Amino acid sequence: MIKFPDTFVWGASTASYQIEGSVEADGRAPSIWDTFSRTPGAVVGGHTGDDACDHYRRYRDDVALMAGLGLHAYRFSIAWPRVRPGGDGPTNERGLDFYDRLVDELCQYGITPMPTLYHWDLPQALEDRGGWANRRTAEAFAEYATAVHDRLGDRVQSWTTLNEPWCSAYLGYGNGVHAPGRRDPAAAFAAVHHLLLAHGLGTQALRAAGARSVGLVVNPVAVRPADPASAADADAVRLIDGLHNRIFLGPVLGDGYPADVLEHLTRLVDPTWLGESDEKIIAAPIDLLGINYYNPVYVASRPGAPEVDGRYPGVRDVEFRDPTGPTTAMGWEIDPTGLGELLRRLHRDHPGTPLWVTENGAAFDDRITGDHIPDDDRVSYLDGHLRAVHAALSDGVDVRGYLAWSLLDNFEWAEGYHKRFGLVHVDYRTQRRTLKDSALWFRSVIARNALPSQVTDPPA
Ligand code: IFM
Repeated sequence: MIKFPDTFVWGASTASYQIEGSVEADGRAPSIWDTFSRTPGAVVGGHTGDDACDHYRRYRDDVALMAGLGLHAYRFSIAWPRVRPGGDGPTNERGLDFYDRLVDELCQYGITPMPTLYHWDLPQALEDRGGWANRRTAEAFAEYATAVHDRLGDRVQSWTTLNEPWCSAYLGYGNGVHAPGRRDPAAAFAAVHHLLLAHGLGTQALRAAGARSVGLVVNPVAVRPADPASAADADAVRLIDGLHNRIFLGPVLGDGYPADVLEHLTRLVDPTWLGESDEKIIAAPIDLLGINYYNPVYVASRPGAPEVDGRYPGVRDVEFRDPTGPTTAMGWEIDPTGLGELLRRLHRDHPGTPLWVTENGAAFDDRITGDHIPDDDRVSYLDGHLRAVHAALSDGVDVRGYLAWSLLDNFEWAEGYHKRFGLVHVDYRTQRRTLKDSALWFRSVIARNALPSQVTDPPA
């Protein structure tokens, strides 16, 4: 048996727009994802989050499911457009009522609520005023954070501000595959900064309101050279690592923007958005850093290669290599060593910041056999990554918990409902939930607080 520490926290994650549905209920206003998903061609199959998993109405059953799995914690996100439909301005108490009920339900079962305040559903009203490219959005975020804390702070101890600001900035404003679908390098870098500022201002606001534990969730990627012996590939790694990882980690963890990253971006844009004391605000101390990990990437130097799309604005002469090993249904390479590598690196470079794996999981084309969903591929994915977490723990890395992505199959953004990440299968026609084998396996891991000696061990 591979035992985890007694205090280790087991849980699962979801996000508001991906599961809630009821997009017009109780005064919610449209978010950028409501608008974007209605744009022809933006989302596979023309899917929207209108119904999603109907969690807004079925949350009680879903919390009972979590309790059945033995989850200690549940990470969900709060929909800003439910709470502040105009982005700023008056609070919609009916929107907060939902999260109030959800938190009560979780507490009844002894499940720790771990809300994330922003998981990509920006109120459309704010986007209409420039969205994350506008500094005002960062200030509005802090005001919204205070409003949520005022209502839930008596029961919620652990908060995270943003989920994966890399995706919000670069996919939303750089290459436009996510809402709001803009393709503008200047807006993408402004968005990076304003998201970081929102994190800093939000952290200050939550602390001022009395929050005990505040952190941020990032999606660092393990960037590797196609040829480990090539100096040019090492430079490509440094560039991509800078634009993906260090541009967020540096400012948040007190080291400011890395010089090479600033040099790259000032070649493209004039960072007029960089206010004098911003880096100090962004570096507000945090109590936890959430890591969402799925796959590593391999890059090579290739002179003459065209500009990588707006995911990495201004990057030329660099090629992303196709995975050579097994992949998930997303086409993402399966390699748990990347998770271990990142956990060790963060622990080494930023000692003293407790780490959480706030998302990890895989989409596969699940087969349904009667009432049974034998998703061995997902079990093996989770098992491999948990072994990597355990090995990092054994090396002294301070990892406090593991939250699987995702509790339920859900709206996978630009991929619509085709990609299924859930431990629990959702039949979108009937909204029936069915535990996959991975859920049964995860339940037994939690119950034993240990991994079986072999992946194939049957669930307890
Ligand atoms: O579904 C997303 C989630 O919203 C953020 N992290 C990655 C997941 C899988 O793509």
